[in-house]
Amino acid sequence: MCTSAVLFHSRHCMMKWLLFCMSLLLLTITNSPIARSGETESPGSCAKSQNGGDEASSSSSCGCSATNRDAETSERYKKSQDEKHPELPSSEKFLESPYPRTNQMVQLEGGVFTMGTDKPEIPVDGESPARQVELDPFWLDVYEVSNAEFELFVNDTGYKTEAEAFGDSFVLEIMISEEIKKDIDSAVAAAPWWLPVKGADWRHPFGPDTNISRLMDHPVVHISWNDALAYCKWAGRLLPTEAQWEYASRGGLANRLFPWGNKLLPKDEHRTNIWQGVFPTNNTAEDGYTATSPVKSYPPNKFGLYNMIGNVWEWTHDWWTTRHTAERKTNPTGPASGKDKVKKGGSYMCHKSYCYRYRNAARSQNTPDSSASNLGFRCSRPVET
Ligand SMILES: [Ca+2]
Ligand SMILES: [Ca+2]
Repeated sequence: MCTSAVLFHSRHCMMKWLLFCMSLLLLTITNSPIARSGETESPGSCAKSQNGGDEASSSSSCGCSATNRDAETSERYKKSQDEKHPELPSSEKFLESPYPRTNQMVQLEGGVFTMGTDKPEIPVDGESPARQVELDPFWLDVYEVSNAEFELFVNDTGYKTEAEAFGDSFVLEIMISEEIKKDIDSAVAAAPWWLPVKGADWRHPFGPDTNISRLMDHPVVHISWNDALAYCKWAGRLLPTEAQWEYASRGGLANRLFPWGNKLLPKDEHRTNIWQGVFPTNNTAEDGYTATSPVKSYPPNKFGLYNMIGNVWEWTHDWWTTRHTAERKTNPTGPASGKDKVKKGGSYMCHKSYCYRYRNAARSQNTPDSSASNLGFRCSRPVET
């Protein structure tokens, strides 16, 4: 279900489905905080009953990958991609930017660490086995790339994101205004809380009637893998490999669930932006945020890195595979080719009952041209020798 992106192409069929779902949602949604310009949500399914509470779940039906673009649309787009995406300059311009920055990089020492786990919470995602991985030193962005930073890139290059080129992107249903919602005639069958919204893009995260004026220090969203790579190239950087990302997230702690340890709420304090309440109908935002939070929110891990887990999913370099061996590897970069790219860390939409993927070993995937309102990135850089 996680990889399905079947759409209702019949407006009548879809409307019946949505009406049914909406009727269930409306029973409980009235107490949900919905911030039009700044904060909300989680993926909820009216098509699937939840086990609720904080009980561990092996569910893989989170819709994490339901935001893939359909193959036909992708193919049509790719034929005109060269025209829309001219060669971008690769430079150090970003590092010399006179503009205020929210980001900086930290050099990580690398060495040998244990990647993955022998106790997978979601085995079908390929979280196991635990294996020894050796990494060279590398630099990594301290924060997720913010709207302010992405705006510098766009202003400098005129870059148009794939969400803008396609003309739509996926937004959580309860974040969309009624005015916009009434014109939407398709939904993702496996994850009906995701709706493709015309005019949703990084400048309009919850639809064309929203903006980022109060979100400049929040992570940029609706960024495809291709967009993320374009930004990193412009900044003289790369996307981190999955191994680099997981090493960084673990922060030097071996065999822990989260970047800070095994307890989700140490000293009863929130350490990450995920979903509290009943997913997807009631977001109590006990962590302070219903949608994205500023990239500097919450304490960093021991490597000084913020929001590796939660807030927004982060693209990595690697193609997706669920087949791993226990063999020790050095600087792994994933399969040579594939259909999907790996994303890590989970997002503000993750709840344990539904998408327990806000863990170091957790992983999910999307096609490289996919985008959504909970998907962003950060960049890496090799250490010059
Ligand atoms: Ca939250
Ligand atoms: Ca994150």
